[in-house]
Amino acid sequence: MGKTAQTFGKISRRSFLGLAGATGVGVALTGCAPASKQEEPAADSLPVTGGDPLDYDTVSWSSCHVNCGSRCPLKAYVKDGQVVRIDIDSDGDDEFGPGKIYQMRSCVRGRTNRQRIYSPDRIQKPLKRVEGTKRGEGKYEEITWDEAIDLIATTMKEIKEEYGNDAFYIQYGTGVLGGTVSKSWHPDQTMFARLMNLWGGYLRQYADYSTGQITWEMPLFNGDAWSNNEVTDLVNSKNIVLFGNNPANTRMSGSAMQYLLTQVRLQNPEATIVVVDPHLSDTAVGVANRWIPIRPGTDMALVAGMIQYLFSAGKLDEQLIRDKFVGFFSDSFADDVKAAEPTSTAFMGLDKSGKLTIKEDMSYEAYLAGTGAYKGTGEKTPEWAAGITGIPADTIRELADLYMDGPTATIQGWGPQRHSNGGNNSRAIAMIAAITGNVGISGGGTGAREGVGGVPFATPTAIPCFPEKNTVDVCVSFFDWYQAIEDYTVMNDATWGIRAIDETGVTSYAEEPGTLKLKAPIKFIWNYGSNVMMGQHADINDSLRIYNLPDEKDSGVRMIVTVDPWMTPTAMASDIILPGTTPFEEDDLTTGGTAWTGFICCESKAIEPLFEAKPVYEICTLLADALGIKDEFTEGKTQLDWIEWCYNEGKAAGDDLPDTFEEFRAAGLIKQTDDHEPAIAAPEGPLATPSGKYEVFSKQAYNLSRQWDLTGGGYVPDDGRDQITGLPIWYENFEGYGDPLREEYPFQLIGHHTKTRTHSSYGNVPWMSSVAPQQCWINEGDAATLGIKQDDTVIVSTERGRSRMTAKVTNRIMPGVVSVPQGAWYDPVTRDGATIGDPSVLDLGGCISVLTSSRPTPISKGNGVHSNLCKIEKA
Ligand SMILES: Nc1nc2c(c(=O)[nH]1)N[C@H]1C(S)=C(S)[C@@H](COP(=O)(O)OP(=O)(O)OC[C@H]3O[C@@H](n4cnc5c(=O)[nH]c(N)nc54)[C@H](O)[C@@H]3O)O[C@H]1N2
Ligand SMILES: Nc1nc2c(c(=O)[nH]1)N[C@H]1C(S)=C(S)[C@@H](COP(=O)(O)OP(=O)(O)OC[C@H]3O[C@@H](n4cnc5c(=O)[nH]c(N)nc54)[C@H](O)[C@@H]3O)O[C@H]1N2
Ligand code: SF4
Ligand SMILES: [Mo]
Repeated sequence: MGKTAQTFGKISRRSFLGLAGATGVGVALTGCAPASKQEEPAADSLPVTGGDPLDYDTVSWSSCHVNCGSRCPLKAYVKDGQVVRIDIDSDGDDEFGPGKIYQMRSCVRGRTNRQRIYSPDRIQKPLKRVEGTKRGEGKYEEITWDEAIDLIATTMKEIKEEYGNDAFYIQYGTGVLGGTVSKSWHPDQTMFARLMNLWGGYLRQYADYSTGQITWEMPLFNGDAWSNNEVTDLVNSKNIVLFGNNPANTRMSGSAMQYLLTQVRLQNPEATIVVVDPHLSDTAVGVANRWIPIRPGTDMALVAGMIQYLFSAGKLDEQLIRDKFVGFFSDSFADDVKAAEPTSTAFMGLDKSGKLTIKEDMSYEAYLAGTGAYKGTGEKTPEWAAGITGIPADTIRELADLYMDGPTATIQGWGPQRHSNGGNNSRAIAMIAAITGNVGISGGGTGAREGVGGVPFATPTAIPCFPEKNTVDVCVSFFDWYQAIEDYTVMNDATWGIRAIDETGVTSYAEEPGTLKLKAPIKFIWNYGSNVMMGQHADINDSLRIYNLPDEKDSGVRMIVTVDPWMTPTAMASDIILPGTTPFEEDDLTTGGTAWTGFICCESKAIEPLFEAKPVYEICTLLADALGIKDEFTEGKTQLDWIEWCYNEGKAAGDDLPDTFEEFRAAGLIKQTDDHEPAIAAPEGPLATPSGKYEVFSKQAYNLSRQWDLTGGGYVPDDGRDQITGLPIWYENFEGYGDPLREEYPFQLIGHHTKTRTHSSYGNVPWMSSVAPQQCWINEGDAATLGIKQDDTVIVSTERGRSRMTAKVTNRIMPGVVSVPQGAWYDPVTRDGATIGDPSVLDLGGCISVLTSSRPTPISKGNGVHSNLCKIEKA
C-alpha cells in the first residue's frame, strides 16, 4: 500500500498592491435585543459582499464544525480584524478512487459563514432570565461574567448537596461536532463532561438522535448496525438500492458520499441505482435509474412481499438460510429459538426465570403464509405488501428479482429507522440484503449506511474526560431526559429503557426486569452546541409545559444553562445564556468526517471573540475555579497546549505530521490517502447475536415484548400502537399508515434533512433561506383536492401543535405523504407567558418539532419523529 501525505496551505500574507480597495463590509453588530423576540435581520444591515478578496491582512484555516458529518476545512480571510471572505479547500484531485487526494470542498452552507459570524442574532453578554417570567417567554437581563459563573456554581453546589451527581444532565448537542477542545458531541467527550467527572459525574445518555433505533435493533438481526462495504466498492455493484438515503442533502461536501456516489455513477454507468423513498430526493434525481415511492414506515412490508415472492418461487438459497439464519423455517423454529435465547446482560430480554418458552410457530415462514401464530393475517404476497406500501405488486417482484441478479449493494439512510416502528424497518432492510446472499461479497453489502472507510488519521479528536471518575452507574436514552424532569420515579429498564453503565461507558441490560432505576430527577441541564430542547427534540408545546413545572422535590428542573453564539429557541427557554464563540474565534483541531481521503485541520483563531463571547474551555475553566477544581481541570494547559498535546499523541501513534508543532500549525490542512482495496463487510465467525447467526426471529425482542411495560409507567397511552415483535414485521404503529387516527389527520408527515440547514444550524442565515425557503412538500393531487396552489401559505397541524409555512406543490412526493424539512426555528406568534406552550399557539417558523411526538419507540426508547399524522389547511 502506498501512502501519500500532502500538506497544503502554507499560507503567508500576500498583498496585491493596486488591487487593494475598500472592503465594503458593512458589518452589522446589532446583537440580540434582550427581553424581546429576535427580529428578522434586515437584509441591508448584513455584510453582503466579501469585499476585495485580494486585500487582506491574514488568512487562517478553520472548519465548519456543525453536524452534517463532513467538517469541511474553511479559510478565513481577515482585514482589519474582520472576516472579509470565506474560502474553501481547492487543492488536490477531482478524481475518484483509492490513492486520490480529494478536494475537501465545502457545501454552500459553509461558504455563508460571514452571515453567521456577523449575525444580528449573536449573543453579546451573559444573560439571566427575568425573574417571574416563564421559560420560553424569552425575557432576559444582562449580567456580568462574574455574576453568571457565581450563580451557576452556587446552584450546582446546592443541587449536588440535595440530590447528588445523578441530577446533572449534559444535553445532546452536535453544533460543534467537528471541534476537539470545543467539541459538543459526544456529550461525554466535552469540556463540561471533563469538569463534571472531576466533580463526581453526571447522568449519561445512550444512543443519539441520528440513529436511535438502528443502533439497537438492526443488531437484533445481525449483531451490527454500522458495517457496510467501503464506498469505493460500489464500482463493483450491478445494482445499488438506497432505502431512504439521501446523500445529496445529507452528505454534501465535495469529498463526501454524494460526490463519491456521483463518481460511482460515472465509473459504473451500467449499474442500476434504485431509490426507495417517499419523496423523489435530490439523490434520486441526481444518480438513480428508478425511484420507488414508499409509504413511510412500511419498508418491512415491502421486504416481506419480496421474500414471499422469492421464497414461493423457489428463488432463495434454502441451504444458506438453514446454515446461517434462525427463525425462518417452521420445521426448525423450536430449536432455533433455543439457540437464540439471550444468556448474558450484553443482550436484551434476559429470561432468568426461564418462563418465556414459546409454544407456537412464530417463524417467518408461518408469517409469510399467515399460519401458526399469525393465523388469520393472510399471505404476505406482493399484492398484500402493495396495499400497505403503496408500491405496485409488479414493482415489488421486479425489485426482488434485482436482488437475485447481483451483486446488489443495499444502503439504508437513517430516515427509515426514525419512525415509531423504525427498528423493524432497519432489521428488515438488513434482512433482504443477507437472505439474498449479497452480504460478504464485493459489490454487495449489509444494508447498513454506507461504509465510508477511507484513510483516517490517528490524532485524537477529543481530550481526556475521565469517564472512570463518573459515579453515576445508570443511564437514560438520549430521547427520554424530559421524563426525568417530570417524574423520574417511574423510570426503570422495563418502563423507560434505563440501562447500567460502567466506568468505560459500556452499557448493559437488566438481569431482572424493573431493577435498573434512576435515582434522582434531572435538576440541572447544560446545553452547549445544542438546540435540542426547543428545536430538535419533539413536541415543543409539551416540552414547554415540562420546563415550566415547579421546582419540587421529585420534579421540575432548577437550572438550564445554554452556551451558544446565537439567540436560538433553546437559549430562549434557558435560565442563564452564555455567549459562545464560532470556530473562527478560537484555536482548535478537526479531522475528517465522512470523507474518504483522511484529513486533519489545525485551526487558528482568525478573529478575537466578538463582544463578550468566550470559548467553552475558558467558560469551563472559570466554573472549575468556582468549584475549586481548576488545577485538575486544566492540568496547567491552555487551549493551544491541548492542541499541541493532540499533535504529540498523533505523532506518537504514527501519523505523518510535520516535525514541529509550529510547522503543523503553519501547515493548517494536511491530507492523506493510500491505494488499499475496498474493504468488504464480511462477518467472520459468529455474529454478535445470541445464536451467532442472523436472527430473523429475535428471542431478545420477543422476551422484551413479554417483560416490558410499554405505557412508560403510565405516561404513554396503552393503545396498542406500540409493539415489540420477534420478527421484523409491519404493524399498525403509532401515527403510521395503519393508525385509525388517519381518519382525522389524513396525511403521513415526515421531515427530511434539508440543504438549507444542518438541523437548525444555518437556519438564521438569510442567504441560505433565500436559496431554499422552508416549505411543506405536498403532492399535486392532494394539493388540488385541498385547493392549495404553489407557494400558498398553509397551516400544518397534528394533535400537538400548529405550524405555518408555504406549500411546495410537487409530484416529487407521493400522494398521502407530506414532508416539512426538519430544523426550522420555532417562532410562536406570541411568547406571552399565559399561553406559551399552548398547542393552539401558531408557530410561524415552519418548525416540525411543534408537530412531532416525544412518545418513545418501543424497544430503543428513541425518536420516531418521522411518524406523524397531520392535516393541512390553507391559511
Ligand atoms: N444538509 C444537511 N445534511 C445533514 C444533516 C442536516 O440536517 N442537513 N444532518 C446530518 C445528520 S446529524 C444526520 S443523522 C444525517 C441524517 O440522515 P438521514 O437520517 O438519512 O436523513 P433523513 O432526511 O431523515 O432521511 C433520509 C431519507 O429517508 C426518507 N424516508 C423517511 N421515512 C422513510 C421510510 O419509512 N422509508 C424509506 N425508505 N425512506 C424514508 C426521507 O424521505 C429522506 O429522503 O444527515 C446529516 N447531514
Ligand atoms: N423532527 C426531527 N427532529 C430531528 C431530526 C429529524 O430528522 N427530524 N434529526 C435529529 C438528528 S439526526 C440530530 S443529530 C439532532 C441535531 O440536533 P442539534 O444537535 O441540536 O443540532 P442543531 O440544530 O444543529 O443545533 C446545534 C446548536 O449548536 C449551535 N452551534 C452551531 N455552531 C456552533 C459553534 O460554532 N459554537 C457553539 N458554541 N455553538 C454552535 C447552534 O446555534 C445550535 O444551537 O436533531 C434531531 N432532530
Ligand atoms: S454544512 Fe457540512 S458540508 Fe457544508 S460546509 Fe459545513 S461541514 Fe461542510
Ligand atoms: Mo444526526
